[in-house]
Amino acid sequence: MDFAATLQRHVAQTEHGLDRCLPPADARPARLHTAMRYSLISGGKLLRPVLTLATAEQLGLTGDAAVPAAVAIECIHTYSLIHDDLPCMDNDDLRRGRPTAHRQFDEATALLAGDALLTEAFVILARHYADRPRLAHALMGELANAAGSRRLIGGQMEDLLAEKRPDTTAADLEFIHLNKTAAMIEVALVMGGLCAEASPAQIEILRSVGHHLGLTFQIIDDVLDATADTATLGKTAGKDAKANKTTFVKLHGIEASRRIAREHADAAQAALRSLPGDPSFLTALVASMLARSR
Ligand code: GRG
Repeated sequence: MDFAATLQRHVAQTEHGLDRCLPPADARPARLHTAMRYSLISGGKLLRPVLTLATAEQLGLTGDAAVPAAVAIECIHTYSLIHDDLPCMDNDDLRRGRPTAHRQFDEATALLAGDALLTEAFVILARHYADRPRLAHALMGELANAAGSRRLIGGQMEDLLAEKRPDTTAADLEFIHLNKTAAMIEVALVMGGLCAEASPAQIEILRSVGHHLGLTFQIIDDVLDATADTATLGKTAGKDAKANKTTFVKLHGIEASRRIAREHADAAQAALRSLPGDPSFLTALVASMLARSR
């Protein structure tokens, strides 16, 4: 398996899908559709769609049947970043190495572009899986649940509340990460599995991969915030320490955080190896999450 070539193939398939599934920039109102595309097609790592496509492939799916599911996940992820960057939340100027949506356009346009990407995700699923209603139903249910008030939005709410409290515990932090970060990673794997007609037992294994990979990803995110610079990250570095935020690094230090991330990565890889198919791409992707620099 050539890791770089396989990654590039999944990225290219996603980029093509994003362009094909989204309304054109000049659809009325052009300002809104331009803003949606500005944030969505903007040099993100495309981790979640790549996870969907690679999971479907490991489980035997060939062709591009999982691409709309992968695109829908990236729409929701991007909406969450646009809203997270708004002045009422993280108030950030830089995202993916470019001005955030509200800096490039204005606050109202950014808010609406986020709303529209969230909604569009479900339009894409309804349209592209219309001939497989059971699959469409399962995909929509999983995505809505992962993006909803008990998971992504709930995690974000607790994160905002935690910023105002000095006594955030390790258990609080785990709740935040499992929902704000791991939920979307988990659903990316699960939706790939659903597209490939995985069994219920295999879907549960994919959830466990998402749990461990989500924590790996977030712990490394905390380490990078503490150790990398803004130019490398493409977003503002050092924000956690400046805000005196409770993070893995604050609770455990950098070395122990890296060790905990490695343990979660090992668990994710073991779960991937217990699934049918060739796990070499996904296990290498997990390893690259540990070594990532942005
Ligand atoms: C506004 C509902 C709502 C949720 C916001 C995404 C998010 C929740 C907050 C962003 C802040 C943050 C550090 C989240 C956890 C890690 C994360 C999701 C990082 C961004 O994902 P990457 O690194 O970004 O995959 P790219 O740009 O590569 O897609």
